Amino acid sequence: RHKFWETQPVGQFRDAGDASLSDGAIEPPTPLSEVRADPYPLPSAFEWFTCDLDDDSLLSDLYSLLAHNYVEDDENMFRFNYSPAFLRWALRPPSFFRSWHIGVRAKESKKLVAFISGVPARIRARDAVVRMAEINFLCVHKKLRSKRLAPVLIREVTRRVHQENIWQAAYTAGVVLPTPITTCRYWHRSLNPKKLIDVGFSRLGPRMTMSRTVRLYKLPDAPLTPGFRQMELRDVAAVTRLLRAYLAKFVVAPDFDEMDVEHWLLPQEDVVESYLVESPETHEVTDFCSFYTLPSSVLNNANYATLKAAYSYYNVSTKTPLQQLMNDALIVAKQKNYDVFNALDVMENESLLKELKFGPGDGQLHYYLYNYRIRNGIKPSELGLVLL
Ligand code: MYA
Ligand code: JJ1
Repeated sequence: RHKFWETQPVGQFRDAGDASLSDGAIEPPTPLSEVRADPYPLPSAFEWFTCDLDDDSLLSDLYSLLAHNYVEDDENMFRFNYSPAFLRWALRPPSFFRSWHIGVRAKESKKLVAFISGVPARIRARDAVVRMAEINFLCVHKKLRSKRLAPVLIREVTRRVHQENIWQAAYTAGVVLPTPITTCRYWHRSLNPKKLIDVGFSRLGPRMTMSRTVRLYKLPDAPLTPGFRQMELRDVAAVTRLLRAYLAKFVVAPDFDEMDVEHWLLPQEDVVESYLVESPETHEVTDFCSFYTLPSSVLNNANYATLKAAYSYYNVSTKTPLQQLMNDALIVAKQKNYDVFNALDVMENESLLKELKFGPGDGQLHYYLYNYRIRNGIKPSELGLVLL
């Protein structure tokens, strides 16, 4: 059934329920001297090409490949449109490896036709903090699909990860592969319902008019929580403390240090937004919320070319109720002209989605670990990891 995935150290469907298997690495590391030294062969018209994302023109080539060939919804109405600034942020965290930004180009035209990437991360699974690669942006040009290029890309990124003495990975996909650790649902909160209906992202509910719908999703003009403000560089230590304490509650979660928090959570216009609550009395930072910006191209619509979407990222509540915090995030997203606010049912999100007028989407997101078994998997609410 899965000619490629059956050969890989991942949970196999046939192992489900086998009580003799324990949590942890599926296969042991091999000595670095035994890691294959040269790249896997490609069809002769193509060559490997490491993308230097400092180079604006290479970044722009990657942007275009993804903008035209990356993930679409099941009815091909929308396609993710990651911005160049976002890609640079996503692919260059602390201690990133240039060699994990892997392109395939046509030898003759030098056109970029496929890509896969990894970035290093420390991810905790139960009690163990494991060095992993987060694999993302796997993409094969539409004209080269179904030629078994994806397994070559995956083997090549695996080889380059192994060369750094890293033996595990985390990744998400919209498709079912052997074997998800958990399956999450996307939820959507309309901010600009008229546009969402016009582009076919959502529909007018039964017995609803446009003006009732607009009223239903109306939000206040400014955040309601006293002391709610944007995160700044001086907040990194406090946010790291909050986040580490919170993420400790989940079965699988990143192990963030201050450098990670500075990279992943310090606001960057149109890339990532973070807010916190600083107590007006004690000046203590008590709560935190964040979202990232990922527009989608609207395919085949005469009036609109893009949807501006915010995706819920990491949130921590110790004093302000999580629901109130997320409501303030919706308010600032609306003020910044986002059309929709998306969230997965991870962490404690499920409890507030309905109250805040999110509705379930038609998309799912499956989470996977490579060469790491978590017996019986986990629930979305036990997952503390959000990948971009
Ligand atoms: S998920 C986003 C993936 N990208 C897209 O969906 C963009 C649009 N689609 C495409 O560009 C192509 O359809 C892709 C497949 C490139 C997805 N993850 O070449 P093929 C398996 C893993 O003939 P194509 C993301 O970026 C498929 O089951 N495997 O197919 C995370 C089959 O294998 P098998 C996938 O359609 C990526 C084989 O590929 C995926 O031309 C994590 C067919 O190959 C998928 N999303 O190209 C990658 N889709 O026969 C794994 C299909 O066995 C990382 N396939 O069923 C693993 C960890 C590596 C590091 C380890 C370090 C230690
Ligand atoms: O965005 C998604 N679905 C939308 C649009 C559906 C268009 C027709 N297929 C959706 N809209 C309904 C919103 C409505 C608002 C009011 C309240 C009720 C709900 O459901 C979906 C997610 O739901 N997105 C996708 O399908 C994109 C792909 C998702 C898989 C991602 C793979 C990630 C790659 C890994 O890095």
